[in-house]
Amino acid sequence: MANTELINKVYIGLGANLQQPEEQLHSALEKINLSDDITFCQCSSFYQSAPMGPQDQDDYINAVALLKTTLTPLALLDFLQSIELQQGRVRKSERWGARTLDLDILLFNNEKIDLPRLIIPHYGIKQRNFVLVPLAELAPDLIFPDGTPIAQLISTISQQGLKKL
Ligand code: A4P
Ligand code: MG
Repeated sequence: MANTELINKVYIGLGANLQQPEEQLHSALEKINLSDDITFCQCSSFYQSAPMGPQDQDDYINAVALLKTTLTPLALLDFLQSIELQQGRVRKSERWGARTLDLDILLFNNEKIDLPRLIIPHYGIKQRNFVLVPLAELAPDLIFPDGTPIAQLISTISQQGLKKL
């Protein structure tokens, strides 16, 4: 029988604004679902969101998914980055520029992780409506590792530029 203590509960953020973004998200979720090490549990609605950062780029499609995995945080990051690369992600020096697919690990259990390659909770999680709103759809009662309830953030964040599809 599987040792349930080894199963980690993870929320990931998905974002894309190039080359049929909705298809990019569907395709990434399919690849995740095929992994033997990950159980896909749930995905939020897809949201269209105005770009954060340079404004001369298309709107994004964003969503949040809940996964269960036996992978360590770094092994999960490797796997998600391999999906980004398979789907044509080119890392450019411009910050917050357009991309075919961005997969961020938002939360890993209730852990705080601070490694050169991986910071969890993801640094933008509390400020970005395109992360908070889909996350709250899946987990309205969530409490962040620092004790902040998501409901408190949702009650004050602007939902300007965000449209549920
Ligand atoms: N990294 C550290 N912590 C994490 C984590 N929790 N999850 C490291 C994933 N990666 C993490 O990421 C750079 C490095 O961050 C990785 O190599 C990993 O080791 P990246 O994906 O190559 O770079 P990036 O995504 O361009 O940089 P950054 O600053 O993370 O960008 P963001 O914050 O992801 O923002 N507007 C809308 N509306 N919707 C969006 O989704 N996304 C961005 C990108 C800009 N504007 C957007 C959106
Ligand atoms: Mg990223």
